[in-house]
Amino acid sequence: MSEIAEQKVFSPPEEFKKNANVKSEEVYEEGKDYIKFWEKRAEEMIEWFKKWDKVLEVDEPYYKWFINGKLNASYNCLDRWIEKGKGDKIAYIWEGEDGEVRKYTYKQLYEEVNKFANALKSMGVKKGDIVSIYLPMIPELPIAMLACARIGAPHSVVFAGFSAEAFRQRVEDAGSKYVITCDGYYRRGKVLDHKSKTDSGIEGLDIKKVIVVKRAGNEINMKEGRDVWWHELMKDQPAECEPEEMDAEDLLFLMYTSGTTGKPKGVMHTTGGYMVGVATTMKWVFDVKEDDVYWCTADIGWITGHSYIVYGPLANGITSIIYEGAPDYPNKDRWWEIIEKYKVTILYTAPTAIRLAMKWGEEWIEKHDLSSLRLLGSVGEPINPEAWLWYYKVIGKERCPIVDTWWMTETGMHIIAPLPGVTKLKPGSATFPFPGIQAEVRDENGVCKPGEKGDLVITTPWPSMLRGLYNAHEKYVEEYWSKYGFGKFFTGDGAIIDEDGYFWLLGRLGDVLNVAGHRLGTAEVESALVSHEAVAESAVVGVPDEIKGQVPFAYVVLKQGFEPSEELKKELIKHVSTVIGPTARPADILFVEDLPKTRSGKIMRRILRNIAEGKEEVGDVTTLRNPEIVEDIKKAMTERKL
Ligand code: 7RM
Repeated sequence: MSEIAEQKVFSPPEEFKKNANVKSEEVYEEGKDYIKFWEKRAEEMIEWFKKWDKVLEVDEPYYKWFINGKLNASYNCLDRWIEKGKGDKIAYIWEGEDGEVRKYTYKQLYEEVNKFANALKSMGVKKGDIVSIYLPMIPELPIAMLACARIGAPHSVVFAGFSAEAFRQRVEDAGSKYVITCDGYYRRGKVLDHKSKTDSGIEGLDIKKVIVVKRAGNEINMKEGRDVWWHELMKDQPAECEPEEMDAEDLLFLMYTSGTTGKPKGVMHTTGGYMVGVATTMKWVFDVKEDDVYWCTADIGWITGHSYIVYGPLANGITSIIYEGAPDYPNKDRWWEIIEKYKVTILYTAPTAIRLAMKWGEEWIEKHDLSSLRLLGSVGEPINPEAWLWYYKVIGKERCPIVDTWWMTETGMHIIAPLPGVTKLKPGSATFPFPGIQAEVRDENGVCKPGEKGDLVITTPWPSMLRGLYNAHEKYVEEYWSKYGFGKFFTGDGAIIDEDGYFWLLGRLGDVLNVAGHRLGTAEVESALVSHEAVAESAVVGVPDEIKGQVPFAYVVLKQGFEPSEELKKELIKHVSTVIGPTARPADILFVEDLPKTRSGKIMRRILRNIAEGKEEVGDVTTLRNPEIVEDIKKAMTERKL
């Protein structure tokens, strides 16, 4: 490793460059006129029923793209490939955890989507109704999403690993009357009962229909008059359903994400701009070609899966893998086995998975022929240079460029990412803003100098940007446009631009954690903790973790009448897992008498973060109302470690 570690810059291999979709830096020049640039992409990448009158309309802080353009996302993902004679090409290869394999050609996927679109209509779903989808990684998930898109019913997919309570919050906020779920699914060989979780999530809500996919065959309850089996509903549906003509600005989906408050925010993405943005970045950043076999290991329940398992790959007519299960089931080489078996050419995964594979050891990788790979991708959190170099060498065999893609739920598509046939890579840097996008690193005093740390701000609108937060206008303004004003999108991430103009992302600045690539608000974990009868108050901070990047660490103040104990600690950890989901489990809890607070009552998390990380210097305590508590907490922390 040493000789490549010393190498600072990695140029695209000649062979790669020669065949790349984008070969020249000129695209950055072209991107400077971003309106023209995106208009060109909209013409190239998407088929419209009717062309737009105007590319961009600004009503700050709201932006509309491709005004009066008409299209349908499912048409762009399916029909157009069939019309071009590609109906027999494989769209998805799905591998179940148990080894079951299902393959869908574009034609077959089209038929399933059309049938399910008709099924939704038969249940009474209309254009504009928001459908909540609570499904694991099974083919019915993209089918349901595309069927919703086909009839103009926005989807709101909730990650299946989320708890009943988290699901309820999201269904309620979206006002969904229709839910799509399943009986159960497999995780490390065990069947998880998903239907009971769904039922308790929607208890008491006004839900008209629940459509249930039979996946695991476990015993479940079907509520008379409300619950319907997917397979029964699909039986007699015609395999043709006219795609709804959608306006470019019609809502395509909601995606709930963590912000600075306990309540998740419904990020809104509309049809035209989103499709243009994801289709373009898919083609340019992943360099996809006709014969590629592409595999993104994310869950479709997150934005990465929406953009780069469903809409991006299908809008490019390529073949993708979907894998249902855990990377270490039945053995720690399951992923490498899948890559060898299907001759995967492009792998898109997260640093947390790379670090885990590093820990498991190279013997699992050496067993397999990974020579089909030609490009590697990374997303979800900063990739540390050691992990980058390991990924480059051990997985990519020094042949494959790595595209480290920085973006977020709100951006819909890659924002800072290399063009693999053009960009010289530096391990650990996501490199440059995508053509047609401008970004800067700044603070209250203005733009930072090279090497100075500041906030990452996006300074031009882009087509797949969020169109607001569902029913939360003020929150939208406050979260993204208040720190630096309209026109300067505040991402919440810290960054540095180096002397050569490379962007180095430093992760979330504030109150949002990133646990194994999953965004989690500290406030969400705190509100879960205080929902337990023993807890008076709590403060949650992120602490570094070798594998997951960050994990929550909780300080808890107990109510009168409750005593700290190992048992209570375990109970509280379990409680968080039940309320939010396993990713939110605190790695540890420290019981304290009080929390350090400012005079206005704000908890000083910076101090708590430093204490949790074991730092001697915890920072300025002079603004605290109760500075004495800091020493007490430090002491409790040291005693705990002994
Ligand atoms: C795509 C996604 C967004 C947050 C974002 C960052 C972090 C994502 C990278 C990254 C450094 C990357 N959406 N993040 N990608 N940090 N380098 N390549 O993850 O909404 O779930 O999370 O993830 O902090 O703000 S997300």
